[in-house]
This record gives sequence, structure tokens and C-alpha cells, in this order.
Amino acid sequence: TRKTLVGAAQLGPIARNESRTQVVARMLELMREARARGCDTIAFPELALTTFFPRWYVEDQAEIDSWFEREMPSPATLPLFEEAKKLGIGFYLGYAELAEEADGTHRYNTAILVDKTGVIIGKYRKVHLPGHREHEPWRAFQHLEKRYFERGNLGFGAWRAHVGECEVILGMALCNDRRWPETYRVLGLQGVEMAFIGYNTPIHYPPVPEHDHLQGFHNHLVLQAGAYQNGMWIVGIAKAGKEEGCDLLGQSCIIAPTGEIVAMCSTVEDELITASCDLDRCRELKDNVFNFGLHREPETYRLIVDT
Ligand code: CDT
Repeated sequence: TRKTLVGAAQLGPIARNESRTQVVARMLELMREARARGCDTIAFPELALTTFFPRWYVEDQAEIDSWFEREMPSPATLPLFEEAKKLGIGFYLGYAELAEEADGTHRYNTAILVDKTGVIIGKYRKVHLPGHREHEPWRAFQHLEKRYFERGNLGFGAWRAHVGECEVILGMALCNDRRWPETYRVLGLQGVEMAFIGYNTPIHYPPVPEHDHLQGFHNHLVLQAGAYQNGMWIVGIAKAGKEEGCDLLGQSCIIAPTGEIVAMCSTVEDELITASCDLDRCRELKDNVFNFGLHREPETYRLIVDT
């Protein structure tokens, strides 16, 4: 069997005035703990290096850009890469990316995969940007991802990687992506065996507060369904706890291809959970009930992509 030990490193709240260096120190501690437990890979949340800044309407572009990374690694984030290399552990990391491209400056909600030699092997830019574009003062907290980020332009990739003793096909997504079945299906169609999905999910959802008590349920509902329907391991990693007065969902989890939760955080603080993942168990689904070649009927699903 192809087994790999994976760690989900939930982060507790990050204060608005907390520096990258302070956050990276917290992450390094979790990385060392993960390696001590034998992990091949450790996964951090979405926008892991700063507070969840889309909760504020800010007009000063310089202040907004202070939450973005212009280079990866940077002097502040380099210790993560160096420690990964020293320990021989890969990682998944979400951050706000400011990219200078041929046609100008772009801002994305991004995640990367780094291998155990400290080399970036994959990049994903968030496709489903939730929330709103303009200031909506009636909300207790803003959710301005549509204002601060552009839709990701890299699609949902898949990366063949060497993890521990195994060759594995890895995938990435970010937060709101996990609520959309298409995310998992595009990963599943590329044979992804393990997907990392970091998130920042406020418990209070201003447009439909009747759903506040369902945040934990909906989180696991979509992650478990995505894992099962595509026969893949899923690692969901929260930024959790009361961050600048806003309650963020915890319940980071590792989910088997059967849809079963095999590990889950029990705090809303920095917390590491681990699971031994047998990648061959993906075949139980991919070769049988969700054998796409045998049972999938894409001709009948045209409406999904034609509208
Ligand atoms: N970060 C992120 O995508 N959060 C959303 C919040 C709900 S929509 C305002 C989520 O889907 O969890």
C-alpha cells in the first residue's frame, strides 16, 4: 500500500498588528511538531500569513497591499522553506499574492505546494471568490474578496509529486471553492488522490444569519461529499477562533476517500492533527462506484458548462 502521513496545521486567530515573522514562528513550531510525529506533508490555512483582511473596507491601496506578498519566499517567509528542507517535509500554504505580470499588477488569493527540498512545485489561484465588491456598512463584517482579488487564472491543476515513499497526484483549492462540486470534479478528472483546501469561514453569514448555526455542518458536508464522489483524500485547514472580534470556524479535518472524517481539530487555536493516508484506498471509489470511464455521462451534463 502507498501510505503517507499528512498533517493539517490549523491556525488560531491572527491579530491585525501581528507581523509575518510572528506568524511564521507559530507555523515553524507546528512544522517541527508535524515532522516529529512523522508527517511527510503539512498543510496551512488560506491567507495563513496575516489576519483575514477582507473583513475590512479599506480605501488606501498601500494599506491593502501591506497584506500581500510580492515574492515567495520573502525574507519573512524564507524560514518556512529552509525548515521544510532541513526537516524533509513538504507543505501547502495560502497567502495573498501580488503579481507583477506582463500586462500589469494583479492580486490573487493563492496557495502553493512546496516539496521536501523547499522548492515550489505548484501554484493555485482561487477561482470562486465569495462576498461582495462594494462597502456594505450594514454588515457586522465585510467580506470583500471580490474587491481585493481577481479570479484565479491558473485553473484547478494537479501535480504528480513524490511524498514520503509514494508517488501521488495532489490538488489544491481554497475555501469557498469547497462549496462547489465542480471544484472536486475537475480535480477528480485529473486523478487527484489528495487535495488541500485551506479556509477562513466566519460563523456569522450576514445575508442569511439563519445559517450561522450550520457553518460546521456545511463545511463537513461539502468536504466529505467531495472526497467520496471523487475518491480522494481531502485535508481541510482552518484559520479559526475569534479574530479581531470575528468568530471563524475551526473543525479542520482530514477526510478519507470514503467520505469519513478520520481526524478533526477540537480547538479553535493553533493545533496539529495528523492521519496516515493510504492512497490506494482512492481506488475503492475511483475503480468502482465513481469509475468515471464506466459510469459518468458527460453528454447529459452539458448544461453545466454551456451556461
Ligand atoms: N474565505 C472564504 O472563502 N470564506 C467563505 C465565507 C462565506 S461567503 C461570504 C466560505 O465559503 O467559507
